[in-house]
Amino acid sequence: MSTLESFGEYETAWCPGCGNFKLLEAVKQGLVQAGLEPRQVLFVSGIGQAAKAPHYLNANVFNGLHGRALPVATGAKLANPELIVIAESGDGCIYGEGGNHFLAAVRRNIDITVLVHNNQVYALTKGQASPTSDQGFVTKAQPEGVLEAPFNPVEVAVAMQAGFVARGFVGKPEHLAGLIQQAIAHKGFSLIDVLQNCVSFNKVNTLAWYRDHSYLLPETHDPRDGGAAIKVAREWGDKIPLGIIFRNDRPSFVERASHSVNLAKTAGQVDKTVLNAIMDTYS
Ligand SMILES: Cc1ncc(C[n+]2csc(CCOP(=O)(O)OP(=O)(O)O)c2C)c(N)n1
Ligand SMILES: [Mg+2]
Repeated sequence: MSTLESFGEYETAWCPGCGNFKLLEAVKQGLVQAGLEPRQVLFVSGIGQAAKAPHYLNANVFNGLHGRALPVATGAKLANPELIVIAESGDGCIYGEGGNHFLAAVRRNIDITVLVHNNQVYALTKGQASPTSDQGFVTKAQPEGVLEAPFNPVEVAVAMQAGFVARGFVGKPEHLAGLIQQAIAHKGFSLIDVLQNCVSFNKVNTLAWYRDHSYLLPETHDPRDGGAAIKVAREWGDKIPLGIIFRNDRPSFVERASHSVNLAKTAGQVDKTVLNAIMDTYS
């Protein structure tokens, strides 16, 4: 049985007070609650401060290119459906550079969990606006303030009938750990958009701001009621909902693609001489 210690403790490159720390702890807690051992889990990340999170965790990790976590996670899940695959990266990486992959993964209903550290800013590159930055947000690159309307990932995921759509907050780590556990258990695409403070480059949406502007969805909210979910998903600003916003149980891509997935499972038994001959044609 795994414990928090099974997932290790490492030195990080994050600023003191960064929301990433609480998120990392919640991930460990969620994995322990899900009864998972490090060897059963693969984390796939892109580039950014958030994308470093799996470096600080004892589990399998593939750190790819900026915006490209989801195609790698999709391939890994198809190659080994028994693996628990979690894509973990920032709002810029998943919704900006990786935006089209996000839409494709929701459409496919690929059985992975996507954990987005949403600090509403590009932190690693020192504070440019991201797709989720609020209109008017002033940065060195947007001195007049952001002109575009923000991307609402939760609303988009609900509208596209994603399997499991939730929002968490690093100020409520136990609640967040519970969401992670349930997202992993869900058979299909799961999104957890996590409100997370960036102490260096977002002085507007601080930990206190998120605390004051969010609320826990009441038990009366039925995530299987699509109409109610889309209404809740549209809430932002003074009233940001936290919890499971939407869920449905349409079959996952792995179930629908069982023929090719079974082929992939036997890929380990491929005749290496045949494979090498194919690879040689590329050289
Ligand atoms: C294709 C590509 N475009 C841009 C960059 C530069 N870049 C690296 S990280 C990053 C933004 C990261 O923001 P986010 O994903 O929100 O993570 P955070 O640092 O805020 O945790 C950018 C623009 C890159 N490495 N590759
Ligand atoms: Mg970010």
